[in-house]
Amino acid sequence: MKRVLIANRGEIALRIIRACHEDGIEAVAVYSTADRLSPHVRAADHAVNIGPAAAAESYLDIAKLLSAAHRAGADAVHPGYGFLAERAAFAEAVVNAGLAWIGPPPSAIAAMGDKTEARRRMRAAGVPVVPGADAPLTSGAAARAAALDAGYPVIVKAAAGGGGKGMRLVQAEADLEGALEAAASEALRSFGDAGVYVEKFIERPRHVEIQVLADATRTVHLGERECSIQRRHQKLVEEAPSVAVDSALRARMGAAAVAAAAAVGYRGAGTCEFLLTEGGAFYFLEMNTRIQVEHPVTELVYGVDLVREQLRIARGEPMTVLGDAIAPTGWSIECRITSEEPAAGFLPTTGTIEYLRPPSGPGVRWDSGVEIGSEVTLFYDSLLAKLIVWAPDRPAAIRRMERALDELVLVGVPTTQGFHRRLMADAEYQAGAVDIQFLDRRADLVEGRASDLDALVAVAAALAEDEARQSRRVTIAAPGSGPGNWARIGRREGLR
Ligand code: MV4
Repeated sequence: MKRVLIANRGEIALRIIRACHEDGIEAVAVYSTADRLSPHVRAADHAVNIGPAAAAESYLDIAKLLSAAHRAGADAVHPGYGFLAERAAFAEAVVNAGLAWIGPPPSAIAAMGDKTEARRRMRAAGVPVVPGADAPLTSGAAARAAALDAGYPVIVKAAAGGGGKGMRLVQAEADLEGALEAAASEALRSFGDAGVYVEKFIERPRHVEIQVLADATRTVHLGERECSIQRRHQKLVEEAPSVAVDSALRARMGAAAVAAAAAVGYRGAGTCEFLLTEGGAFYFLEMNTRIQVEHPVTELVYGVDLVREQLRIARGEPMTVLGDAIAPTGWSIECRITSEEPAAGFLPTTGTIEYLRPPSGPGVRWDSGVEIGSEVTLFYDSLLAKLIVWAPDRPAAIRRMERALDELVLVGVPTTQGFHRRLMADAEYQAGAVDIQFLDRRADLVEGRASDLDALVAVAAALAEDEARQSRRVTIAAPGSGPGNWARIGRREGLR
């Protein structure tokens, strides 16, 4: 493997280019016309224009990517995440073109992409799945029987789905038929497959996922990531480890994830998603057959480089990870800095990045795809950068994230920075009391409006200040304490 084409853009393209360079491999970037000035294009050793801004005509065009690989003399392809990463047909086309595919076998992608097939295979492998149907429903009577068997409330899901599209919650049998029809028509529209099935609805679970890594002879797990802080299936914050997982549960969930991967002949890096209940029961949901956005938190607590392991495994070399035997060290948190307005339901925002000062210092990692001058458009997803911290324990990691968020200056496009600051300062978050519905209950955090308690504190502070004034307390600062004129002027200059 001498030259890897990266079929992606943004921060993950840069992440993969860095891994290639550390491995002594050349990187080939591809770019749409909209991305011609992007950092990933300059960081690569070669770059190929693959078409206009619209992803369907560039990053999603298999023929253009293969022709770019051929023209640039690449001998391998890394898909990153999103775009074509989980299309078995792309993996197959890469292999058929005589190139190394830096990902799992196409058969493993296909098996996990069909959700009812995945459920059947997982059950056979002894992996706990949510009670429910193991095949697409073919009649109303079959659906009623399956729902009754699982127990209401149930959730109707698309067989070809994933990521939450085509799901319907059903509280009682009277609503089942309508939900089946709605889910089937949404599934047909979204996936070209109307197949749906039912599962028991798990109330208020956490979303905990297990990282797996498999080479030709071994399949190991690298512990869990807590991903419950999400809005409409978009993760906002991830952590490793999870406050809800002790070493005994980690061993059981890890063994289930390893069995899941082994059951489909998995190779490379992958992730098994689980729902974890308050009571400690866990159920396999689906497997993501790619490197994930949030992989850095695992890297920081396990001391591994997952992308370099992917490269090794694709070359047929053994992974360097001991796995299973290692325990996580310390705590890592990732905040996704996206071009979205939390107060407007996380509506994507656009603009030019006028100024950017990334955070740095001890325990801080900034994985970004943008720089000063970058244009943020609506053509691609809204992830600008990932701010990741490591510290010896969770309270220290939260404090470090707060410090790093204070350092971050990003001017020109509204982002989720303020939301993350509110979250890190929140008592419930600090207590680790989160589940997948956490943000649905916390409009105050999402929208940044003051809670009743904040309002009370503001009134108390005003009254206290008034009291202090009446006492004619001298408020001139001691020499060298408060911000003097130089500091004030400096700050104002910095904001120009
Ligand atoms: C569920 C569930 C509750 N019970 N299945 C959402 C996306 C897809 N990966 C599966 N999802 C869910 N499946 C049962 N039986 C709740 C969700 C769910 C969810 C899961 C993980 C992370 C965020 C979520 C947000 C809403 C619903």
